[in-house]
Amino acid sequence: MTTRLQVLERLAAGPCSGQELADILGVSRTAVWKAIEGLRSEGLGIAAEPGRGYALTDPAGFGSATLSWRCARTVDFRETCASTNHEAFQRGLGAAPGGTVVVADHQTGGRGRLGRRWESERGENLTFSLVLRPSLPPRDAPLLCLAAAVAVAEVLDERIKWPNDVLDGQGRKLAGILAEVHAEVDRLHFLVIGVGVNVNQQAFSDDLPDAASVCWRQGPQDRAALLARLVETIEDTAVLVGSHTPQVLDRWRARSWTLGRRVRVGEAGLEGQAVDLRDDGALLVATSQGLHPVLAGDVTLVAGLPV
Ligand code: BT5
Repeated sequence: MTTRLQVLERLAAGPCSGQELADILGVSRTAVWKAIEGLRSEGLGIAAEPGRGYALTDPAGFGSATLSWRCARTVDFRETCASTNHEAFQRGLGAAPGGTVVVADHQTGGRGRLGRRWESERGENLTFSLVLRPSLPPRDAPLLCLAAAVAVAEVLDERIKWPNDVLDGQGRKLAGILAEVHAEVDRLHFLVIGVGVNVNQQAFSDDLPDAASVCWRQGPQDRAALLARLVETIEDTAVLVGSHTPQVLDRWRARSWTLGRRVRVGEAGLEGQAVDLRDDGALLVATSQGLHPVLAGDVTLVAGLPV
């Protein structure tokens, strides 16, 4: 654990003098001072009060110590990287344990599905990836993606467009999820769940007319606190897949924006009414020819037709 994180954990419990911190942590006063400056550079408010020592006055920072403290684990924080999914995948290949989290304050090559891009303004949003190592067969991977969407939608108190976009009440996209797997035919080695959430970004470019931010409805957010809730809820929901899959599907249905609507799905342009989720997470679309399970593809609302 870094000195910065140790100092933060101690200050979170109450004010402490520089000398006390140095004694408790077994480091020099200079090391304590450097840690305090480092914490301030993450945006944390730390006052130096005569007689009381250092006191945490504002916990809303964003950096490696802040995120590790909030998420109760060592978070791999990058000011800038190409894609947290790429970094987390590399960490997974390098045997990083399940629960490993990579967070970027800015991505230069944020990825969406099917080679699309994820755009996110520096310092305003959440772009992170979580490594999961469930003991499940690869066929359950889509259910893990649905579980992640359930978690994100519940934390944000919003809706899910199949399979895993999170939308606001007006159907605008607040968050996207990109899950990538490393597997053998019969065994998942690990899965990377990449999540991009528009948190405090005020406006979007003309290329993204259907984007929305959490802050528009819920006001400015403490990104580190939100990250901690998201990571915890994704893990708690993903662990239900397998033994309690029906529970995850019911929670997905309860948050669904898609079910009951007239939709067009996938490149084949299948059109019909989205009626339910199948046990494996496929979207069931009713057409005049019957029920069609859809396992992959994008869903668009068919405009002008009644749902
Ligand atoms: C997704 O793809 O929605 C998955 C996005 C996952 C991003 C995270 S960020 C952390 C991790 N590291 C990565 O490199 N990726 C993951 P898809 O369903 O294909 O949607 C992509 C489309 O959403 C784009 O083609 C745009 O139209 C739109 N889009 C891009 N950025 C957006 C944003 N900030 N808000 C809303 N829509 C956006």
